[in-house]
Amino acid sequence: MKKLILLFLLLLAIRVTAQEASADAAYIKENYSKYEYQVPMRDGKKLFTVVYAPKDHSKTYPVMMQRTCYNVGPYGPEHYKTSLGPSSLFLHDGYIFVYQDVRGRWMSEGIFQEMTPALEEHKTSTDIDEGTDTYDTIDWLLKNVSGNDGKVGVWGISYPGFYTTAALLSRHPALLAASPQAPIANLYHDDAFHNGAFMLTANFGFYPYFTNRQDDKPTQQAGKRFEAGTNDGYDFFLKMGSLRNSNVKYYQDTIRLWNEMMDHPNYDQHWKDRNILPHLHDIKTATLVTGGWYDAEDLYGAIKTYKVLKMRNPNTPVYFAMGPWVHGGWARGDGDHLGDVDFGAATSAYYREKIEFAFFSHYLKGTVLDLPKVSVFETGVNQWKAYNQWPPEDSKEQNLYFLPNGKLSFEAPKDKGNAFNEFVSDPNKPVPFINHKTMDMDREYMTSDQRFAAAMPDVLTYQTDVLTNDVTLSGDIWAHLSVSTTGTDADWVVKVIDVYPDTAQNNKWTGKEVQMAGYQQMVRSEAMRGKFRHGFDSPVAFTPGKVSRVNFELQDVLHTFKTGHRIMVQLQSTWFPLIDRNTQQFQDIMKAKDTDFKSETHRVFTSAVNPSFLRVKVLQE
Ligand code: PG9
Repeated sequence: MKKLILLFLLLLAIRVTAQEASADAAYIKENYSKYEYQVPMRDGKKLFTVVYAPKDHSKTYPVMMQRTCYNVGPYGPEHYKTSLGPSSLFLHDGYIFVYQDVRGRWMSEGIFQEMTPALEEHKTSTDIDEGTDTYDTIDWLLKNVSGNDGKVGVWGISYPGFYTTAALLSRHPALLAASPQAPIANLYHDDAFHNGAFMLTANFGFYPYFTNRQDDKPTQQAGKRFEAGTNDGYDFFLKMGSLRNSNVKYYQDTIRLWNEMMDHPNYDQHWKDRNILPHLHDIKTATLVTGGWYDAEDLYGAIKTYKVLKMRNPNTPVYFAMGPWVHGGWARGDGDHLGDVDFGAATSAYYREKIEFAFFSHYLKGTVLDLPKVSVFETGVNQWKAYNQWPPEDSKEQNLYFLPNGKLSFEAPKDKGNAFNEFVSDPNKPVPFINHKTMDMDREYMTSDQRFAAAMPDVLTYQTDVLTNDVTLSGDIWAHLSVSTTGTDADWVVKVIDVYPDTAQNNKWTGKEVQMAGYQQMVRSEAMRGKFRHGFDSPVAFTPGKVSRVNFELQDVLHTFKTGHRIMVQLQSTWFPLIDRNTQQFQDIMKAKDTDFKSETHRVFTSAVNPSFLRVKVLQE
């Protein structure tokens, strides 16, 4: 019976959403006029720009703009978008909505570059970047689009989030409000690699579809999706073998952007040019940075963009909103769960109205704003928290130590010997990143049950005793490992897990085969390619058998491990096919032969002399 009710509610929700969407589509047709322009940039290239302006000419309106590499269609003056703006709240409140194909994409002229490198100086008309393209666009719009009130807002998610951050670099005086959401900040650390490990399944299928054009000729022709012919990514990528086979077997060196990943495994100038963070200075535009704690793509970008903007522009209003969302989860649906995990409220709807809409209405229309600088959702206890800064000032740094008997403790190890745990890491039998078949980077991996991995011989598990009080981690987490390997390179994957008590009850989202009793919910996870332990631009081999320190950052959290729960850490050296396999030999893995992938024995030390621990920030409220 319960299933029937759930199915009915689900269908009702889908129907309501579909109804809202078709109501918005009708409202747009009735109340907005569409115009298409080729806007000239200072170097002469023209960018395809679509304007939806209210038909009511009795007043003027601010501009809300999105610049995107994902097309501004449907193209043609008679074909209208079915939604406008960050949410339908904007649609009904009245704005001039502008969408632009960025340089080199779809119907705009020019040659596309990934994350166009920002220039610090623009001496000639050919010194262009996304900041100058935004400046030229805003200038043109205010002069040529009637009914605007001279105020401009920009927003975008993911790549459009990057273009929003880049819009800040225009430093155009009319740009009064911007919201970079899950913005790519540094492509190497966001979507391409995680601490040097290549994000295989996320990127392999993305680039063929993304590459609908590699020249200066505008087109409306979409790219082709890669057809793997299976939903079993683990098997598909294992059979593909070395990453060099991606071209040998499938792409034949036809995809420039894919090859830029293959040709630049280290953090070299190619990637340093695609890091916008050093340019975020002298920003005057009020900014709302938004991200999701469970964003598998640009969690790094959201957190770092906020921290750098705040630090380098102390007199500029910079707001931060982080919820229990996947990539872009705040822009759609209710945000009330992820996989089996229940968040207890419609967090996305709350964000869209009370945070995002309130922010832009204030800065573009002068409405009252009662918004804390930091609005973050505390997972584990499912409550919104407001702070003046992030991380909260009353967070205290503490170490969570891996101890010899599989314990995890805030107490330092007393062992004076050379205690360690060891496991055989075989890249030809890698640990799966998720417990079902998929060809994608299934987004629920970031909160999924890790009991399947705990049972594996090549996964080390450390956990606290049952907690007798709540423990809230608030801020970044750093892994400090003392390790050795019989090889000359190794990946180290650390997963921070909330272990539910055996009394935990199922919730309405719990999967049919799942018991929440004893659930091992992933809270935060990250990989580190060990050869980059001295710097991502300077790989260094391990000396077989020698103890080395490997320290790396896991992105921020705000999570409470409740009384009766345990804190668990799992450690492994493969995480497939989320990240590519390490041959465990010091070499350019992108060019490895299939026979280079060798089984090696790794050790994680847990003694006073060679401790391994997580440096965490514990909230002291
Ligand atoms: N984060 C996505 C992406 C960016 C760049 C490369 C690959 C993926 C995106 O949604 O834009």
